[in-house]
Amino acid sequence: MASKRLVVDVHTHLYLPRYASLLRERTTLPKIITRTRDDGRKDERLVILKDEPSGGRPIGPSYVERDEKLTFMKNHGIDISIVSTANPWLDFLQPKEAHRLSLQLSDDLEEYCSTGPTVTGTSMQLYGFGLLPIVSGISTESLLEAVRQISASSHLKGLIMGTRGVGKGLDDEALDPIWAAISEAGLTVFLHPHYGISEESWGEKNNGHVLPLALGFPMETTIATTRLILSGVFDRFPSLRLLLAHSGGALPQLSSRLASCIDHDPIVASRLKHDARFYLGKLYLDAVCYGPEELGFVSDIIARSNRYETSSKNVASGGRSSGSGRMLFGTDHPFFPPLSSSERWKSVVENLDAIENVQGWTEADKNGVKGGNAISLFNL
Ligand code: 5CU
Repeated sequence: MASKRLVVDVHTHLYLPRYASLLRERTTLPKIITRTRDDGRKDERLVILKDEPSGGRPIGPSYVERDEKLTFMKNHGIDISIVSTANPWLDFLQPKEAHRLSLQLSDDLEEYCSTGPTVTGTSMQLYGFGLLPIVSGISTESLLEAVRQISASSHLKGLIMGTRGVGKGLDDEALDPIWAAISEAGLTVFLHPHYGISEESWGEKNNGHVLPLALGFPMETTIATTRLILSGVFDRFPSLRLLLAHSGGALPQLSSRLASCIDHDPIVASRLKHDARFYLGKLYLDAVCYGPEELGFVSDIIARSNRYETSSKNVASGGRSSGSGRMLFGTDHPFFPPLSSSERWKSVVENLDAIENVQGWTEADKNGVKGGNAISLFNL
């Protein structure tokens, strides 16, 4: 694909019909429930988090229907979407069912992406992140089979993963064969939160979902990624490609503090080949943070990792290059819909405007974040 001006959405979710059917059958979280409204009409609600406001989020066709995704893309000038199953993936299933469903859902997703647009007059394209059956008790062979299947699916460019691993988090050595297989296959891991952090932190006031979504989700990503760094995963698998949701949460802001804490801890310090800030430059981050100042800050932090581009720690050298090359536009569709009906979603417009208005970004930087970086990363 020649053009660098294409807009690519790397953070956009769906529930495939097979997955939505499963949620409809369930009586415990996660589930889809049907409510009868006062006027007698039925509406479906998605209940995936504890204490969902209003008993669940309205879940319409935008979560499931491909034409809805394409219409959304058309309304926002998006040329390519790399779609992924939304949380909580297969986390709640037993290993056997998770394994079976992961293979079926990756097949479903390949078909969803490969059967072409049906919105006339457009040339939009769909790619996907497949799913691993990454649940407690699953065998390594089942996980490797899922990686092989994703790798063999021409429209699947990586996989989406939560933070629990096979029960002990992502810094569990049991996952080493999986990181090896993913790296070897050239797939990208899209790391996405679901659990947040302990709800005791949120106090007793009713703040709806604001605290878990605005702070809990990004902190979960921050902690999971930091644990990966501390476990030496990026030293053992230097070609592992990790794309972090929500611009990496608080990790960019905390990276120098992290480096300092490591320096003062001989056990961890001796485990790692590089200063902690080096590893930030190995990451990819979505540009879903809603403000130009935040985007600019994150890209400066990523660019700074160049200074730690040496095997010896504490060496500050090397020039400045733009960290924007590791940032990729996302919408989070179908989450955060406008509160009143509107073709263009405020949440999406804010993220596009943020890219346009980062101080110091060139047109090339902006075009890269809007689409060029994704085209290179995913070889689209
Ligand atoms: O912000 C987000 O990414 C999300 C998500 O993916 N799932 C969800 O339940 N709420 C917000």
